[in-house]
Amino acid sequence: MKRIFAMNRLMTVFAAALLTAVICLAQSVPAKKALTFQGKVETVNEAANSLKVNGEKVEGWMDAMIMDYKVDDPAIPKKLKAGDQITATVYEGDMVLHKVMVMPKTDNMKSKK
Ligand SMILES: [Cu+2]
Repeated sequence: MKRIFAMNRLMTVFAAALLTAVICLAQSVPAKKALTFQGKVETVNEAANSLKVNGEKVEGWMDAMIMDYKVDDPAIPKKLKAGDQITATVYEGDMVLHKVMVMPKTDNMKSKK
């Protein structure tokens, strides 16, 4: 009888340890690597909260191509228009554009002088 009680106790301790290990593992998953995306806005789709962007290659994320990307913030598409040069933060395994920023237009007149 005493032995069965000890076994139950051991199982409880084991289960608690396992649960703790699972929780620790879940928390120690490293944060996805942040990458910088750059491209030119082709079209803005406010309803879909997405942008069609002619993007430069981002190593380990996406080749240079024109494609639609969702934006993390619905306020962003309203601020953008075709032709805007943007940079955004992107994460491995996630096609959403984060922290989208419009790059200042390069002054062609000035650079020609
Ligand atoms: Cu693509």
